[in-house]
Amino acid sequence: MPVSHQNNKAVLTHPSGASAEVYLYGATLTSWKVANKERIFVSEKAILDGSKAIRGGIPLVFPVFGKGKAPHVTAALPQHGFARISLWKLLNSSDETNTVTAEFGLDHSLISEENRKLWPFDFSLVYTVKLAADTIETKLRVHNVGDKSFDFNTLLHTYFLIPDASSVKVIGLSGVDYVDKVLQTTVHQEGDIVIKGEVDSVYANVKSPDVQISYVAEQGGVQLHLKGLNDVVVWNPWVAKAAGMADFGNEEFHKMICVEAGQVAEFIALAAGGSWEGSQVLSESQRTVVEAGQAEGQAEKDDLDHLFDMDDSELLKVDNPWVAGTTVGGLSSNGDDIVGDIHQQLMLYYRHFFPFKPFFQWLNYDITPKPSKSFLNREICWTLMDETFIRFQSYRTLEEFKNDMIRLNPAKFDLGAIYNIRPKDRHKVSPAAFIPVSKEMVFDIDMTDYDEIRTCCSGADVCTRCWEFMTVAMKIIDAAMRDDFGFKHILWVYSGRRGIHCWIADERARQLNNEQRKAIVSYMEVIKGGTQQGKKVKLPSTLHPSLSRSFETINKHFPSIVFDSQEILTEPENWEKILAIIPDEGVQAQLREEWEDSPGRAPAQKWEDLKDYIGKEISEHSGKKQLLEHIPRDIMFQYTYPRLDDKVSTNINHLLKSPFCVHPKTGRVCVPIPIEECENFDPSSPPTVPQLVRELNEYDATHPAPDEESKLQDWQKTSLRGYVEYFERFLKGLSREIREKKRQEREEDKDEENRSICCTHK
Ligand code: TA6
Repeated sequence: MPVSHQNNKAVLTHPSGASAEVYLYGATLTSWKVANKERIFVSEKAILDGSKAIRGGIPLVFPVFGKGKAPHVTAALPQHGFARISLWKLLNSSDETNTVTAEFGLDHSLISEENRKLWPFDFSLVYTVKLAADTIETKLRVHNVGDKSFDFNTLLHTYFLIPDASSVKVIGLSGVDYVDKVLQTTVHQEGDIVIKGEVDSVYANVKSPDVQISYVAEQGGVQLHLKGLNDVVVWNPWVAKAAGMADFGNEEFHKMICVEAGQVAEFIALAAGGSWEGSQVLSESQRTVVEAGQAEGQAEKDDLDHLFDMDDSELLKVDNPWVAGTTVGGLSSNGDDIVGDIHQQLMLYYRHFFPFKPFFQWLNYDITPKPSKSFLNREICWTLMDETFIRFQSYRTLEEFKNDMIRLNPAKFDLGAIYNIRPKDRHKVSPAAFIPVSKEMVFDIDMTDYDEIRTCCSGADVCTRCWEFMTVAMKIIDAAMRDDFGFKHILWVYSGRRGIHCWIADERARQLNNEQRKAIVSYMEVIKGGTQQGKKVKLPSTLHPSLSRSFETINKHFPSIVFDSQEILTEPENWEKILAIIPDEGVQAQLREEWEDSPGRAPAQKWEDLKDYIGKEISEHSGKKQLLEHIPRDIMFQYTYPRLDDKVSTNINHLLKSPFCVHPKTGRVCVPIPIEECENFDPSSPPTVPQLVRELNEYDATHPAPDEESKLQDWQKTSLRGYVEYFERFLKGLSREIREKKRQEREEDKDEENRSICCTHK
């Protein structure tokens, strides 16, 4: 029987002989045996009757690490919280090919009245213990099932049984600063950790997800692999503290060390409806892990590979009551209400549809899956549903990034610059030493900047008629960036509601400094001046070739925009604005009279009128030639040329909403717009989350369960697929540039080497 349950204890037995025991009290794992060797320490004096936290095993610290500090809501809670002193339920168990799994649950209805009063939040914890032949994974998932956010610490407070504390080494935390709770100071860890006395150290934001306990004297040890956990605590009570603990033997400190993975340096905020998960995988280790950073590539490579088969089922198995309640598998009457409010929509979107893999490949700007500096040092800024935003977030792995997105369930998130150090570490240097070093060249075109000329909509509203302004903008900017600046990797993205974003990802573009970005913007900018100004275009009579090219696009779209969709020349209140641009009151008056006398006159007719009257005026007053001859052209520019929000473009550290977010107001996905199809883009066509869920349901309902190999990602079963595949094609182009650059670098290195060799021989 892979999982048996007797006397308040669940016992997991693996066909290989490996085993584990978990007390329902605290869901405290008290034994893990591999190859018949116990790896977990439990004090002989441990209290196992449910009257006190078990001294040993893996007590679960939640929702506070240590003693909470007033005024924080956890201040009155017992040391290390209530999870380790509450009776959990065994939820279910399963026995798959290589693993035996047991899941334990605790929620607000199971904790004591007293703790419920002290910590009045609705929560549900799911603790999964997955035993394999030579590894064991312990994963904690926290769900906020209430209607108010809460924050928490958590820690897998693992007591490891070791041959001898004074000869053990903890490897993998070198180079990390830690709070030494014995000396009450912060120290920088140099090299491996050895135990020569009482140790109680909190390592925050550790560099590598791999930590090893090496027995040194005796071959071997235990390896910890952290997922979604940033902090590590190392504890050994040594003589004095050991003597001070009634449920701990005075000499037992020789036989144990606590190496505890968790989130303790900062509280984690969990939005209502949000979820978070973190886990550790323990495995026997024969080989010695090298120092952090030395072979990071190697360790990370191993870790990342499984990410790239991109089977999200791990994440999808979140038995979140919201998801479960929403039953992705069932259609309802009109389909749209199956996913509730935007909260729940976002939660489903991040779990089922956000294309994590291509997104990571983009931000990684590399041809290997190893997180590169571009990814590690990129600023992510989360905006939560209550509009608070959390700036300068950065992640070591895609998994961390993914977990935080699911934990925070953000309304949206923005991408900032890539800095010289990880944004999360910026407090470690002076503000002047925290420098943005690269970021895509971006443009942000917002329809509200066309409110003074568009007549069909205003504010946040857009329709296919005014969308043509965006089409012209894309065409003009895209052509200029490619033909004038030679950029190739240009991604246009729908903002989800009333605009477009342009991301130029060429390395040359990413390296541009603010001056150069300002130069490009002023090269592009034609429309200048505030709302009071009538004429906003000041162009030379002979246009720069770039503007001539733009004018061809304008020529093509001006009639349908100004004559048809916006009917600028139909209503006096609109054509008055055009007349205001003509710097000649005589011509203005003549046209006004002409058009007032024939209100039904076709707009195209009226446009001819305008050109005719100007032509006539010039022929009668040649001195007015320079002033008037290009007015029709300038009016065309003023009514169709792109209107740039230059702040976004000229500042390397300016934030911009990320592609593939969901617009919280429209519920539409911010999808890429293939430039070659921009004329046919309809701003109401990108999918909403209810639509994606309906498509997913329909697909699963009409397609028999696929085998592993042909298992599709959920987004591949929906209309999001086309957009993501376009994005992947964009990435392929980028990868080619990166690969070519690496090849050149290798060539140059080789040449350099050859040169230095022949010099030495001279
Ligand atoms: O995790 C280390 C630590 O916080 C130490 O400070 C020490 O107090 C240890 O936990 C044990 O705490 P406990 O409440 O179980 O006595």
